[in-house]
Amino acid sequence: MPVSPAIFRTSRQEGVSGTRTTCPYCGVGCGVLVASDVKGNVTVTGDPDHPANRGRLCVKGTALGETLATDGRLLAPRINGAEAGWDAALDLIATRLSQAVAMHGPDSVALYVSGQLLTEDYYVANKLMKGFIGSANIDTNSRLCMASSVAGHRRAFGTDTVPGQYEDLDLADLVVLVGSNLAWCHPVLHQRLMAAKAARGTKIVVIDPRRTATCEGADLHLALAPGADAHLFNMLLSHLADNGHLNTAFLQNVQGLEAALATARISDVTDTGLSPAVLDQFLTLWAGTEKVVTVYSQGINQSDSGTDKVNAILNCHLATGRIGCPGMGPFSVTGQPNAMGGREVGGLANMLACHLELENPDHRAAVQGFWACPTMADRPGLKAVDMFRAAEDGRIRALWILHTNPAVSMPDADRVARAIAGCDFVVVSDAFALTDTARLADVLLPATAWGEKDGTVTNSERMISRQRAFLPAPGQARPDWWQLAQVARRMGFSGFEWASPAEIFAEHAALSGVAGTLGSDFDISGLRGADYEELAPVVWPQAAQKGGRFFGNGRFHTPDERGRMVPVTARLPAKVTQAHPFRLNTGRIRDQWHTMTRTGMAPRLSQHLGEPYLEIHPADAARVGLAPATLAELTSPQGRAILRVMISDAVAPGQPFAPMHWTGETAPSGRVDALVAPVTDPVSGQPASKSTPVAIRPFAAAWYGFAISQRDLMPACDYWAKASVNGGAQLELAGAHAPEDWAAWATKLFGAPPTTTLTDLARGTHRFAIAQRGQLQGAVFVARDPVLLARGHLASLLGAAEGGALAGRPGADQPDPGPTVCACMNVGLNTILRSIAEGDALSLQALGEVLGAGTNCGSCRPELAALLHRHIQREAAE
Ligand SMILES: Nc1nc2c(c(=O)[nH]1)N[C@H]1C(S)=C(S)[C@@H](COP(=O)(O)OP(=O)(O)OC[C@H]3O[C@@H](n4cnc5c(=O)[nH]c(N)nc54)[C@H](O)[C@@H]3O)O[C@H]1N2
Ligand SMILES: Nc1nc2c(c(=O)[nH]1)N[C@H]1C(S)=C(S)[C@@H](COP(=O)(O)OP(=O)(O)OC[C@H]3O[C@@H](n4cnc5c(=O)[nH]c(N)nc54)[C@H](O)[C@@H]3O)O[C@H]1N2
Ligand code: SF4
Ligand SMILES: [Mo]
Repeated sequence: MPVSPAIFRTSRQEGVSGTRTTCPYCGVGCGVLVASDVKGNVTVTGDPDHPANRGRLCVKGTALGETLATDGRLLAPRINGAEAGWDAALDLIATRLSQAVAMHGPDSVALYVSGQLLTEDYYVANKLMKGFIGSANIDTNSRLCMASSVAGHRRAFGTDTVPGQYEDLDLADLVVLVGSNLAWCHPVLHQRLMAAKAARGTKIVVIDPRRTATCEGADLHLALAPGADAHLFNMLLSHLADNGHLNTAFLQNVQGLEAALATARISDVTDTGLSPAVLDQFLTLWAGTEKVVTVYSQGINQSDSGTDKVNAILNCHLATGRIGCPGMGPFSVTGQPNAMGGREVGGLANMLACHLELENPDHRAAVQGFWACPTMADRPGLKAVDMFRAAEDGRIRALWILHTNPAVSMPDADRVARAIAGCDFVVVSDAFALTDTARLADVLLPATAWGEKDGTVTNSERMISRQRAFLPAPGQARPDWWQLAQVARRMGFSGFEWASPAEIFAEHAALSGVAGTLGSDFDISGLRGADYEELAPVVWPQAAQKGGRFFGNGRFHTPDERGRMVPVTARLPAKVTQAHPFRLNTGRIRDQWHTMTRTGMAPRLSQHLGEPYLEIHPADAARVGLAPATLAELTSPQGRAILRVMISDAVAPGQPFAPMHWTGETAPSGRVDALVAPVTDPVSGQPASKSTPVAIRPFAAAWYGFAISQRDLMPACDYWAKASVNGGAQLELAGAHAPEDWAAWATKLFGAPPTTTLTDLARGTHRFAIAQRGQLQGAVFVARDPVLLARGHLASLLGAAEGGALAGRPGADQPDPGPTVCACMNVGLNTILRSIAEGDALSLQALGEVLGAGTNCGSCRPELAALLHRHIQREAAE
């Protein structure tokens, strides 16, 4: 692999130099080049030398430069809301943690951390908690994400090891995507897969109850019954056995075939909700294709039997020996940029460090010796859902949350928020001041964000890459590792004296060498002496030695070195009830990252889907009386939410879908985790975030509104949702009761009286604009029905001459581009549909040539393909 220097000089722009670093979003782990010009403008491009992306970036990566402003950043420590110095904040934390340990024992302290922490941060958190405070009460948001995969891997392989490599997607003849919306959630990997398909005709199967953007490039979509994946893979196992596809030579190295087959045979096609013909197509294709990769993600993990589902998939790969060889294997893709690194350091409550086991006395002794620590946790700590329960009932007295926003992202989020608010002492380390969780903290610590900090991350294929700082830390922000080490030192612990992340990395690598002698697969001790600054992306185990893959040789990390097939009794999720008759599925959208604290800043990322919504089947919408673009009110035993209605047959009847991204900051009634039930998998403790029974009815809106504003508005109404636009924000509004005096209401909203008013009492519309020196500062449009306006056009008027804004639509000479589809090239839906209808562009390539759509990052190409596909179908029908 060519070694690329950390400081690059681009050949395209003479004289521009910059920094080589890694994208902070998804687990693909794309390398990026960050260059600044003399004016300080930052440009972010894909690193052509990084093996994970070879120069490609998705739209979120491309927009990274728009998320670097310091607006909204937390710039100084705060104690009970008041700014404080670092010494005061750190001393207070050290005192309170020590007091809790002294008075209530080590288990009264907890850390809740994140798969977005860098490996060095994570290592320090784990060392402090397990080795010095002496409790394993450290858990991470990876519990909501990867825990079932971790548990499934450990049951089958002995360790939490991902066998494969991205290259396997290039080499496979069949790629099965199970519970993965790869096109939106791992876009650069999806593009790589589409390139492989174009080059060698790779067959692609998508298994998802919902028709997603990922289905666009697929040969077969199995819209199975929610939660029926283990039934499907059990049937596959029986089919493999019955049709001579078992690999008897490989099975010499595997235990448990008979028992796994016996339980597999109980599953039946009726459980899957699939037609026998479609099922047969899948079984024949999988069985008959040697080079098959099964990629899986949250549709599998986030389930009350997620670990079993993982093992049902692994069973089929073990039974055929299709594992750890070029172009074949199960592949759990990680979500967060360092989900894998967190697993390596042992950041979960039931792991130790470097893939060593907490329950194993030899492992504990080795780590204790290495850390020279006074104590060592010897039993698993509380897993995320239980941890917040313990905070609620007083078992946890001091809780420190780093780099995650559980008041939004945990199931039963309102209850979790109450538990955080009620806990004796809560510290939150975040880069931003006003997250839903930060608002609940006693002590807030300002963290350096991407661009300001140094460390390493490990991506889905076990590739370790450097994140490098290219900006100074704003205000008093400090890295997470520094905060943790400072508190440890102030608690009187030694072993936390590092001066830099490089020193922590060296210690972690050295410990992995000790782990290696105990049989751990994770041994990166070879990297101990590496030049940290120049460290090039590297896959462990180091590619040169072992080919970068595991288990192809039939040797596993179990005591007898044999793999394990696990008998899986397939279960379906609990039935919906009469009171809560819909099964709510949740997940992600293309252009936002989780709770939107960073992606929400970039106007172009708000253009694609700018509001919390409910995707619901036309028959369901008709049944409960939901009209398009109105609002739906959802209730579950846990809570309530109001979401915009998007009627679509991409979801099946009874199985509506809602994205997870909106918060108290962006849409207080759109927080879907307020609804989600805290049901967990019994083995992994991972919540079942994709399957909550809910009731749905129309939200009885007396009025709907739309506003644009340069100033930050905080409306007081039943429903609002905010999105960034250039120069300000746009807001959707609605209320159950109309105010008596609309002008007074508008004055309150803007904080000043409107300068222009347009009222049509007969139609019940009220429009107000506010301008200063003739320039539009804000406008609001109110109507009895959902307001139909050219929103993109209106947003573009902020700061421009006020005249005509209240017309709400562009002049006849300026056609409305409609909602943005291609965020990079700013191409709207109407523009695309016009080009297709007029025959100007009837292929993806032509859309690119005529409009530029899809020519930059390519994230919108599945949607462009869907628009073309629909047009072709309509033409054929006519
Ligand atoms: N744009 C964007 N990308 C991201 C993220 C983001 O926030 N935004 N987050 C990152 C993170 S942390 C993660 S974990 C990954 C998640 O990546 P994915 O797992 O691909 O994303 P999700 O949308 O959570 O869920 C995937 C699919 O599971 C389906 N599903 C629901 N129930 C079932 C079921 O019973 N069986 C099957 N087979 N499928 C089911 C849903 O319909 C959904 O389409 O994305 C990462 N990438
Ligand atoms: N309903 C439903 N809920 C889900 C899911 C789902 O599919 N459905 N998915 C789950 C999954 S897979 C995941 S991974 C979680 C993600 O959920 P979270 O981890 O809660 O979401 P994020 O928005 O990524 O939170 C990261 C926080 O870190 C802050 N931050 C940014 N940079 C830094 C830094 O350098 N240091 C520090 N200390 N803080 C920083 C951000 O401002 C933000 O507040 O959500 C889970 N919740
Ligand atoms: S696919 Fe997109 S979000 Fe994921 S690492 Fe690459 S650029 Fe970042
Ligand atoms: Mo995740």
